[in-house]
Amino acid sequence: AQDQRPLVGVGVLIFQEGTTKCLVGKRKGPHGGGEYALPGGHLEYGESFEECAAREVLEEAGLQLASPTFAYAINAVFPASGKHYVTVFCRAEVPAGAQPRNLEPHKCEGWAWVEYASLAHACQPLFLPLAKLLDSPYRPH
Ligand code: 8DG
Ligand code: MG
Ligand code: MG
Repeated sequence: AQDQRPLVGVGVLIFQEGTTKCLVGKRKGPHGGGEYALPGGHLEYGESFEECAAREVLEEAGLQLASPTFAYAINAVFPASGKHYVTVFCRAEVPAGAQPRNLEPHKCEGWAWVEYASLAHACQPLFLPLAKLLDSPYRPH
């Protein structure tokens, strides 16, 4: 139906420079609560993917991204809500010493650095878009 048309979400793979660890947080709230996801949010009117990535990461984790770049895209219908999202994933690196802050504690239990290769085991249950990214052919390294 028309009111079910897809929305665009942007998820951000933030790697600690010189490592293969990325930032993950456990979501709170009705949409994916209790599930592990990358920082991110809705693409706003007129925004580029990279602008959205930088804005959401600053809002949610207080990290400034120098130059996020497009990484991959997936398509997902959430079984619980029936909502259809196209998720655009961007990636960026932050200096090894950069520490995230949990700036939206009502939406996220906290941020942690996790090895990308162990996300599927270490971070269960996964938010559907992240599960799909991990199942995709995309390889960040
Ligand atoms: P916003 O409305 O402030 O922009 O977003 P938010 O408050 O940060 O909400 P969110 O739930 O974190 O993001 C909005 C939607 O974006 C989310 O409900 C589904 C979609 N989304 C994806 N993939 C990803 C992802 O990897 N991470 C996050 N955080 N959201 C994603 O489709
Ligand atoms: Mg968010
Ligand atoms: Mg947000």
